[in-house]
Amino acid sequence: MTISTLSASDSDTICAIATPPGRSGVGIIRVSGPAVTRIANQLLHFNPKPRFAHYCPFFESAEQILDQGIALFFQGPNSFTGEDVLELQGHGGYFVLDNVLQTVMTAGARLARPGEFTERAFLNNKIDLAQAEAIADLIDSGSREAARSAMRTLQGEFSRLIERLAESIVHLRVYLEAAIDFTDEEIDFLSEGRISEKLKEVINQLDDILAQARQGALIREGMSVVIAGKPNAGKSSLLNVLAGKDSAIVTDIAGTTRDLLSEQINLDGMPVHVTDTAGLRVSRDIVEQEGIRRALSAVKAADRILLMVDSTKETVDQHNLAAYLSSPGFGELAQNLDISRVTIIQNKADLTGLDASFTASANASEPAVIKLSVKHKSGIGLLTQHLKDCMGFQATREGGFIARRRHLDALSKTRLCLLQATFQLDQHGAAELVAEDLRHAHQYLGEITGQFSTDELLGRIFSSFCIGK
Ligand SMILES: Nc1nc2c(ncn2[C@@H]2O[C@H](COP(=O)(O)OP(=O)(O)OP(=O)(O)O)[C@@H](O)[C@H]2O)c(=O)[nH]1
Ligand SMILES: [Mg+2]
Repeated sequence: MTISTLSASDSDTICAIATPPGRSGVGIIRVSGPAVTRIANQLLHFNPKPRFAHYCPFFESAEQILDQGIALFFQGPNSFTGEDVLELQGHGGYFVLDNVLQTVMTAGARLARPGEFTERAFLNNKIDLAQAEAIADLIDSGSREAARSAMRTLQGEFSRLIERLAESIVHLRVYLEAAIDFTDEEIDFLSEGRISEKLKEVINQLDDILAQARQGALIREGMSVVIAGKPNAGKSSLLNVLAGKDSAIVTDIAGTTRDLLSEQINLDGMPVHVTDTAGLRVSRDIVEQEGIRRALSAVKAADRILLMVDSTKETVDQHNLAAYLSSPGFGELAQNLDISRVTIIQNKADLTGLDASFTASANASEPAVIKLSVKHKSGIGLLTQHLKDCMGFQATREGGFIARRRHLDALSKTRLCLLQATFQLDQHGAAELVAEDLRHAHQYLGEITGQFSTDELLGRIFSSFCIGK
């Protein structure tokens, strides 16, 4: 792994409008870098006092005033980026802000890249990488729960857990290195079983973090659900009920839906991306054919497929699902579909006179079956609970934090290294190999907080930020 070569020293001075474009009461321009004091003096005609709110004009030239507002100066390292920072709070109109920005640029600053202020905060050790990501997640959060969890990660809750785990691994490494250095005693040392015991404790500690991080990633990334099935089964009606609005057109004409239609819903804080699709059947209509092709490709990519069946017309359950997937118009589903991702929805229970019910899946090849009536909105709660359950989502426990898929990957890799270390120890008593596995485990953990990171990773993370952050 190449360690990041980015550095915060010898940086340019950067600037950006930090508030969104458009009209607003206040618009903020941020400037950070070594030229800030000079630029401040040029713009304000005096040297601002650190951490003092000056109400003053912003000058373009000796006499020309561009705007009037609050100037805040933060002297590095006591600032967000760790560098000298100037914040100008003026009026939030496009041209007035742009005029001030142009003047700041003429004075020697360049326009910041997306996330460049946060990147500098990271490079100057004001925050770690998980906290930097939490800033973007806080801004982008799609629910109260996501915002609260992002705030906890930003405050360092997630990083503290990772650091504690890293400390445990370092402790173990030190212990082990000592064993290797005193080779005569190595056998006794290892056979005492203390290292093995400690290794188990570390894995337990990691599993606990991994479980919490999974919840955190679900709050951020949620799940994708595709509703598929034959025409007129009630797919669009279900989308509308889940979304709580008349999003899709519903008629009793088979083949009503052609395009994919998606809605974002929120189940106790877990974002769910639900997609309604064209009914699957053999059609000569090229528009409908394209709709069916899109439906089948959406099915492939979904976390969960709700296979919707009109139960007044046919009975589909765990026993005949495989045969049902070979129905005309279902494409290659019978061959390609991972049945463990399918839930059968037997709709229109109001017409069959059966109660809404849920039958859990007995194993991966026997999907869960839900009887419901979209029309009477009965059984919808069974479905939403099922969606949460199959992602392992528990409505936010107090104290949850936000996490990303990247963090889960790093934790899983760390776990593999620890398991490998356990194997080396138990099977071969090979202290050197165990030490090597622990070193790798430590390194993967360091990717989460950015202790070990590549320029490519940093580039990927910060480029997804908004400008001015
Ligand atoms: N009685 C009853 N009718 C329903 C129920 N759900 C949907 N329907 C009716 O079934 C018909 C088809 O519903 P849609 O939601 O358009 O079905 P679809 O699966 O989207 O159909 P396509 O878009 O053609 O593939 C409409 O007349 C709905 O009102 C239900 O639970 N009970
Ligand atoms: Mg439809």
